[in-house]
Amino acid sequence: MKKIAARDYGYTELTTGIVHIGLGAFHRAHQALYTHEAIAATGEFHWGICAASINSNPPLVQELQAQDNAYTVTEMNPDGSRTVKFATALVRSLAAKDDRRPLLDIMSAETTRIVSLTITEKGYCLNPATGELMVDNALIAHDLENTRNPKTALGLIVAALGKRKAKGMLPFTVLSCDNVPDNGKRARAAVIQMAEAMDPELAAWIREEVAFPCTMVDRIVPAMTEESFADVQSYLGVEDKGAIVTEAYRQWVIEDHFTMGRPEWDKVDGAMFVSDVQPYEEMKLRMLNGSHSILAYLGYLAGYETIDACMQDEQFVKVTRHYMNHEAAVTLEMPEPTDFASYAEKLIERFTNPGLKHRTWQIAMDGSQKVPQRWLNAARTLLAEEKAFAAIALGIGGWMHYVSGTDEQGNAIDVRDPMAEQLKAVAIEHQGKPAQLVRAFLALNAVFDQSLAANERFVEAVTHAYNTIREQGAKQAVALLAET
Ligand code: CS2
Repeated sequence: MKKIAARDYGYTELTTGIVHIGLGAFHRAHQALYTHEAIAATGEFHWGICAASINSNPPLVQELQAQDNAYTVTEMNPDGSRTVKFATALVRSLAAKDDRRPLLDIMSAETTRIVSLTITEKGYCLNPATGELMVDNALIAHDLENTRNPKTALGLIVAALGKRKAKGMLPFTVLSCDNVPDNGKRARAAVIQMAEAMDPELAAWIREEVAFPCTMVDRIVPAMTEESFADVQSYLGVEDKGAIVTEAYRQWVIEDHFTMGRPEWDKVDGAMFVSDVQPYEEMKLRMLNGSHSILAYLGYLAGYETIDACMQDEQFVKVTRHYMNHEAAVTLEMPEPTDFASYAEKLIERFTNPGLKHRTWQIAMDGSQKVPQRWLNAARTLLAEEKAFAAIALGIGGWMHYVSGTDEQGNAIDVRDPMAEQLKAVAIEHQGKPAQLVRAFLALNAVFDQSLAANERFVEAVTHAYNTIREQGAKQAVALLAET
């Protein structure tokens, strides 16, 4: 079968201006496609991307290399039609798990102006509740000892910036594209804390000279499956090992603060530069991701494999809509009048897209890192204003059942979470004693802060939700909430 290749439709003059860490599906469907389209619109061929995997050496890297790093993005439109795009902004892909030198070299090159990141919530190695660098994390401890051969993205950035400073070069901009609030500020805090532990002078230089713009990223990009690859191949007529299937919708809000320039991403639909990203980020995290997590835990426990399957259940739709309008939107402060109800309806439409097959299990991953930013800030506001937060409580109750590791049929759940073992241990220790179990989960400071754990209204609501799921099952618990 014919392979896809960049030379068929690519840019031969493209050079690397961006080094990206985290060569996942999201990057390829979002930033790399935006960059491809911005280059097409402007002819600025110096914004090609070198993208690296640092935690594993996935076969994907070799597969992409074999097709000149070009790949297709299929956008599933709400009307069931699809649009296929070729993305050729990747100049190079690197499997850097075992050998970081080529990656460090390119990060330190004069031509590199931006280092961007999709390393997920846990990649920042910050305590989710306090925001402090987790110095006892094994990878961080390794990097503090091995400053020239770091394993984490943070260590790599500090090492590359150190080289640039030593050579009198300008620092690149660090552009976080992760779905965390204040992602630029978090990246900055993590990098500076790391640098401080290694070289305080370098830390001071980073504080003064390096830009860490915040961004809000949005696009639903389900992990590819054998089925989706086969599907793509059937309509492309060629094999594409780097293929992505995503929704048509996308948004990217970027704080316009770059030390060495940036592509004109705003020439492309859905991207804009602003001076303050925070309100957009909060809106997206609480409305979209907050709903996603409720659907992921309750949906998984109710036996729904995908988000669109959850949306076939009217009660799930009602609870999602209720959550968005009454527990998320009411806690948001936007710089301009915002029609939250339309945003919520648009999200329901996006979740319902039958072409996406976004697995509840995929979204349920890493809950200990996601729960604080998706639900708990809103819960704090609602508690302070003495408003109800039954959907958030149900989400938390669902999460507690999920991470306990057994589904409603008694089957084991494959819980993926950096705290998985600790969470399971809590569940085992308090098995059969729901009130104690809920308190023990709430005592996990890395997820829930002291003030929430000590708030009796909060504890009571979560315990009630946990018990309802325990006694009636997740599907019924959702139906009961939908009725109120
Ligand atoms: C999802 C997100 O997996 C998850 O946690 O909630 O990846 C979500 O699809 C994106 O943030 C949408 O922009």
